[in-house]
Amino acid sequence: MKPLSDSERAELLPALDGWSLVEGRDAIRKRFVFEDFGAAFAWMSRVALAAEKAGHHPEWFNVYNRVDVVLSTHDAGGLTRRDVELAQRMDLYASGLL
Ligand code: HBI
Repeated sequence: MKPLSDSERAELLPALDGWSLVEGRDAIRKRFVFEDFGAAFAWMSRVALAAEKAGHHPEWFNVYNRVDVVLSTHDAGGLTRRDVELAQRMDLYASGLL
């Protein structure tokens, strides 16, 4: 699968809520903060099931109610639509809208 084109980046990345580019790597990152560990882990569990179903997995680090996430597509060596889709789903789960 191919990395996002410049026009796709210009269109898709600004539309993501609170995600930013990782320095020195073609990846995006975001810090999620939840009420407590249980809420963070519940969210991680939902994301994990969706990631497994999509065959596309986050790089994440959890401490108590905080989850730091980095998304990139290893097979493509950079950002693809799969990263955008997973980011959008993570945000929907965290917002309670899904
Ligand atoms: N997750 N982020 C990410 N990037 C990948 O390239 C990837 C993945 N999950 C599974 C997966 N690739 C499989 O297709 C194998 O390449 C491991």
